Amino acid sequence: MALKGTDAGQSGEAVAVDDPAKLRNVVLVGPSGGGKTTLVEALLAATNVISRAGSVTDGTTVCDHDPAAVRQQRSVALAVAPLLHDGVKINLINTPGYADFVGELRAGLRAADAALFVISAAEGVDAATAALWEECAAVEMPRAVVVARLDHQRAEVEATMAACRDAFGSGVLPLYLPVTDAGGVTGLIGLLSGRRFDYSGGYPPKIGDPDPADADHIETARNELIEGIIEQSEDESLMERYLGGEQIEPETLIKDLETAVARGSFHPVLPVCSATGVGLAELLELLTKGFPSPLEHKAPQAIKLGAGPIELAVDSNGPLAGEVVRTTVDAYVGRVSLVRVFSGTLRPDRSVHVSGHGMASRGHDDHDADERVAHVYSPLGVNLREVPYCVAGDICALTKLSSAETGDTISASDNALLVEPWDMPEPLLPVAVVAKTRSDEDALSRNLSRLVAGDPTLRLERNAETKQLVLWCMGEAHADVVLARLRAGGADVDTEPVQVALRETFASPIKAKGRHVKQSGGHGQYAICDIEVEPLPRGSGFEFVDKIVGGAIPNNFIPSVEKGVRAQMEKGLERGFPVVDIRVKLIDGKAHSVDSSDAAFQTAGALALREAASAGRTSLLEPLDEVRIRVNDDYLGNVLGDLSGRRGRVLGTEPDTNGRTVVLAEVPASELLRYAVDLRSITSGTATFTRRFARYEPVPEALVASTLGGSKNH
Ligand SMILES: Nc1nc2c(ncn2[C@@H]2O[C@H](COP(=O)(O)OP(=O)(O)OP(=O)(O)O)[C@@H](O)[C@H]2O)c(=O)[nH]1
Ligand SMILES: [Mg+2]
Repeated sequence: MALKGTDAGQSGEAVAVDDPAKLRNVVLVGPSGGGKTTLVEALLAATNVISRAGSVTDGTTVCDHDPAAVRQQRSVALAVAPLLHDGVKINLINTPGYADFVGELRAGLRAADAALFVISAAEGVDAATAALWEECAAVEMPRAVVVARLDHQRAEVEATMAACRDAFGSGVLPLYLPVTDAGGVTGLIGLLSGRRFDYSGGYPPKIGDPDPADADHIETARNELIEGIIEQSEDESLMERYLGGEQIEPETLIKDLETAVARGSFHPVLPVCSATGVGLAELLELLTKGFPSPLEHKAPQAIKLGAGPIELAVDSNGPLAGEVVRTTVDAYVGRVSLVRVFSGTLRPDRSVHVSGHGMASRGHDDHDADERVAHVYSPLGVNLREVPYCVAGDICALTKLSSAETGDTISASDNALLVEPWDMPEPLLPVAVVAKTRSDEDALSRNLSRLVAGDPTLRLERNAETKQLVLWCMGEAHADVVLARLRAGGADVDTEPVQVALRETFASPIKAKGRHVKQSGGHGQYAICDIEVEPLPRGSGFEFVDKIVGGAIPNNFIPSVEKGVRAQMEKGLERGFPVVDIRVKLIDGKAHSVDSSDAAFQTAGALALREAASAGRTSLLEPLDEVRIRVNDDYLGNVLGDLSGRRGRVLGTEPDTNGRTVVLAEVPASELLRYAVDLRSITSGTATFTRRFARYEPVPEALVASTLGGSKNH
């Protein structure tokens, strides 16, 4: 293997690897506050990428460099930090644990070949992390578990290791046991090697023999581990040998363990403490020896543009195919695209094809462009270090690709490919924003497209009816990041209450007259029409019926009346909401041989509708959404109770896999404005939902006043 070092820059040396077998892409996942960002720091410091570990509290870590991350004291975005250990380049992909940033987690999973679940020894596993585990299991993603924050005063290391087994299920077994003395966890005992790794003097550990007093405890855990490995082994004769009382040599077990980890069927648990260094050496060893290289990971589906599906192979000489997993805009460098290369090699001074398809529903139009890659960089958090190339399986950063958005494919200009974008979560929390001044408005429109290009979990809606600019976000913390980025881009914005687009209809039939007569002086205007307005079923829209007999209104002016009625329906009545679901019958009228005109009859038609509204009864309509909620059975009662408080109507429930239920309900849209936040809090983050517009329904009389209170049109 050749490791080509280049400009070391401030932070460690950047390396370009030419053999995919010498790469590991590991995504760190788990509950917020579990210790992922801090663990990345500790690993970078242990391998001398950085001279000392930064801290999340001080905002000095490699991964949490965004000002919003420092303010929120948690990661808000995916970050990549590579290190070298034992001749292997490990790309650590840090993700935020907080639910709002699940889009970053999805991108991280796409960029990685294996996942490291980081669980705090003081907090344990939450339901969202257990669900993520299941999801990784479904695609056989190799996984291991780190029990972190061992020095926490409430840390319960062995209990948390056991809790991980309970939560994650079979194949999850400790590989190391903690050694505890009065001062806390000072080292580990390797169950396979039988050695003790003593960290009382810090990292790296001193290796010795375990305390004989621990022998029984170690023996029990070791037997359990060996049985676990043998169960997962491809070599079936091992089980017979083991049951026959034979001692299986550690080398065989380690080899089998590595295969089982890489296959995604065995999941080692190990305690690691970023603060004291305990376990760092063992974790590095697991990442290099136990975790799979990109060669063992199936590349995503791809097509050759204009042709058909192609199989991507992890081959640095194959056709170039990479995917943008994150996009940022740096004040100095401009657009930065983080790219996971699946096939081929990215080199500087080449033209590449950038294509983005399949995201049109989110406001990302399909696009294709040839652009030039000037330099290829290895990212270390926000730092970019130039490298001569980036081979299949590796991750790099490219700058100034002006059309590249997150999810886009980078391929060769003469061989344009498209890698199917991964599943991206739907943002469900609407936030309405207004620019403070005219110049903020300009900055806002400049910034929005940039922001949306980088963040597939942000959706932009310019609502034609409410005239609001709505940013659909994943939650409040995400909205905070989005607003901060807008403000950093020079657009000072305020938020305002989100309005739902109301409509109006007639509650009962009513007759009315529209009289537009002006005959004093000059050219007169004369148009009279009698109409009858009737309510129609929801969703019918508008019907116009001509019932004129005997030419009371000349034929050529009948469409004028209809036009006038339609215009008034669009404009709305007194409350200003569009009118829908009515039939208007034109039953009589009068015309004048000189003074009648198209314009006069339009005015009379509009007037007739207004008259009908003031003489009759109208009702306010609100949008009703069909909502599909997937929830853990433990929280089903909470969800149903909450829905009734939102005027929701449950249409049905059906059992889903793994102790979950799907609830189908209809809920007024005005009651769903904060549902993304509320559902999370009443279900401890275990539920997900989707919504789609179903139809309009009358607002209950008792609620008309409060509904109108929140509406600007009134
Ligand atoms: N004493 C001690 N504190 C730790 C350790 N690991 C993490 N912390 C602290 O725990 C808090 C959360 O740690 P983070 O590394 O930010 O956790 P995270 O998993 O990255 O959290 P998210 O980014 O929100 O997903 C921070 O204040 C850390 O300083 C540890 O090993 N020892
Ligand atoms: Mg973090």
